[in-house]
Amino acid sequence: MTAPALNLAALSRVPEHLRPPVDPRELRPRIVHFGLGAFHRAHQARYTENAACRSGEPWGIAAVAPRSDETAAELRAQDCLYSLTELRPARTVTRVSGAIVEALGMRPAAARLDALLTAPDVSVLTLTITEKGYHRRADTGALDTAAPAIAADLAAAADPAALTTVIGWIAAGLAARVRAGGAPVTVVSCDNMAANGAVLGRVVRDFVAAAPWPDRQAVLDWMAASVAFPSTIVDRIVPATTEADRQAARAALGVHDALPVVGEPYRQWVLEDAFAGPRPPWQLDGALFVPDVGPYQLTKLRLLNGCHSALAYLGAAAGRTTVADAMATGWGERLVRSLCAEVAPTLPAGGPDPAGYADDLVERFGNPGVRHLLRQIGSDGSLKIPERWLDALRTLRAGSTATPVLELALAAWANATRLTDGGGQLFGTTDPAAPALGRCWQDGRDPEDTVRRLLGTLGAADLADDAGLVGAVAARLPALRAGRIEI
Ligand code: CS2
Repeated sequence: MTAPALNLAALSRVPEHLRPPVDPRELRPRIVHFGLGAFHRAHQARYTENAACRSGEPWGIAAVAPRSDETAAELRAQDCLYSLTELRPARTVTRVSGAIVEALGMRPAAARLDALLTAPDVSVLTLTITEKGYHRRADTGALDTAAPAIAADLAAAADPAALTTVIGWIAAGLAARVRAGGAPVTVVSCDNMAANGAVLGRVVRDFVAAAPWPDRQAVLDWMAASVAFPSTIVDRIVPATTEADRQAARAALGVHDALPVVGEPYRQWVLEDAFAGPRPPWQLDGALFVPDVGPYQLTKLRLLNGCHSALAYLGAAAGRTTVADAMATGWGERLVRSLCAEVAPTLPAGGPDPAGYADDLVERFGNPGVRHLLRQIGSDGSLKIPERWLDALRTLRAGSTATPVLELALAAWANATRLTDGGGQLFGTTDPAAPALGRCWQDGRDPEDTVRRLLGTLGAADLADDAGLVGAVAARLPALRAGRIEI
């Protein structure tokens, strides 16, 4: 028998304890979120819903899908309801979420988005657009105004409906907001980058400064006074949803959810306490507001995400599919513990204890209920690796500290940048820099030359000049090529 589709009318068929804790019809769109992926739905949306429930304040989310209208349309067909299943090791717990009150495709809904971004009632914008959505130059961190999508948006900046990048939209939205009265607003990056607030603030300001708007200086002056870009750390492991997850959600709910998400039970959100206007009381659901997120941010990026990437490339070389599979090898746990120990001296004081953090990672990564594909984590390596490994590597090498685990990890990444005859990356990962990385292997180059060029492609000319590092990474390649992991 086919189950009815999940929507407001069908909610009465869902067991009562699995329904949203708030009535979505009582929420208003006061947050605009860019990036309608599974991570947002499992993280910020859950915090927002619980905060609305506990405070009685009507914080709802208008969620924007930047690239295609497809997910937004599917969500609209369900009255923006979807389920979130927590993958506990022994059992799963499913609940319908009602935090999202509007789902919009960025281009088709340009007029509505413009109205939301200028509305005084909307005081928070959040983003999960991944590292590549920021269009930063690898060498300087400035907005890459030569990137085709940014160049096109700068040329089209007078017409929001023509914009295709989130950075362009935010800049145009802020400009429209100041023209409409200029209520203060906070723009919150929830992507895995060090100092993500400053990174976002910079690229948005760079866009405004390069836009063909006569009032661009007035927009920049208003931004300096009335727009905040706090830094944040978001944490929750959210693997891509599978058909089996879809069926399990249907079995739990009794209705068909086309867009269920699954995630580990653990979640964390640490935010810099620097908002320009009203914000949801996310602390009621456990979010931490702190004066300086730096120590938490670097710990999470370098230990959790750093280990994730290392597991992704080493696991792929060893023929493994998921993080839990890699952890079940003889070397998985050793890799996590030894990478955490190697990187720990680079972490500022004031964050979590690295040894305890490593214990937690071993447990979280080993959760057999979470099928987190190594391919998913290994994708976009050219943007993730600089954040996760390279600054730690620089700090350690500047202090003449040995870096064997980071060298192994870099070699595993390098090994995974080789292209197949079909032109794709060897282990099925994707990366906007894949063709450029692949070219580093051409013409039977000497392995050290290849490693130097690969590091250059990451914008790390300084590390490419480090002969000791390049030699050590190149020396690791033959074993990896043969699928041998030697830690
Ligand atoms: C992962 C992250 O895909 C990846 O690169 O390392 O998405 C990771 O699962 C999250 O940051 C965990 O909070």
